Amino acid sequence: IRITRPYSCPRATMDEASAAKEAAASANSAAPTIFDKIIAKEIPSTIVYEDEKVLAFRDVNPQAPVHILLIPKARDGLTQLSKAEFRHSEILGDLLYTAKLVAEKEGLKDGFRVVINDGLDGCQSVYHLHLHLLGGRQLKWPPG
Ligand code: TR5
Repeated sequence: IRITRPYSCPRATMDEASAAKEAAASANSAAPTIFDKIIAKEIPSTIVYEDEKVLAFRDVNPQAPVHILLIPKARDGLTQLSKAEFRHSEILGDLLYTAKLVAEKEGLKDGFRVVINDGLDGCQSVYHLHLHLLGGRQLKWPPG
């Protein structure tokens, strides 16, 4: 059965079994993702914030006027939120606080949304943990 999902959702582009297999393989793997290339600046991205631990850049397929991804520079096994361990608490806090700083910098004074997609049901497509910062328009609730 092919389920129609949004562009970035793995289930939109492959059948259910392949999507599940690919997600499991990606989630367990230490293999580099596209985000490693962005961190290494091997492929271009529009970076809006960078420090020694966190990188924030514009999503290539924006779902709102402001759509920024915040990622830990060191993945350290954190492929997705459901794989988080206690040692990741600090970087998780850093990412969330940085989202607030970037929102301020982007002028999102009327509010914004922070999203973490986890796994297949969460529509995760890149297995390097990331926060989506969305804003610049009235967002709807509940999300799809
Ligand atoms: O679906 P999840 O939550 O895993 O989010 C992954 C996000 O990465 C999606 O919103 C994609 O649009 C975004 N993405 C994917 C690529 C990419 C990117 N954002 C910026 N630059 C990108 N490059 C250069 N290549 C991608 N494949």
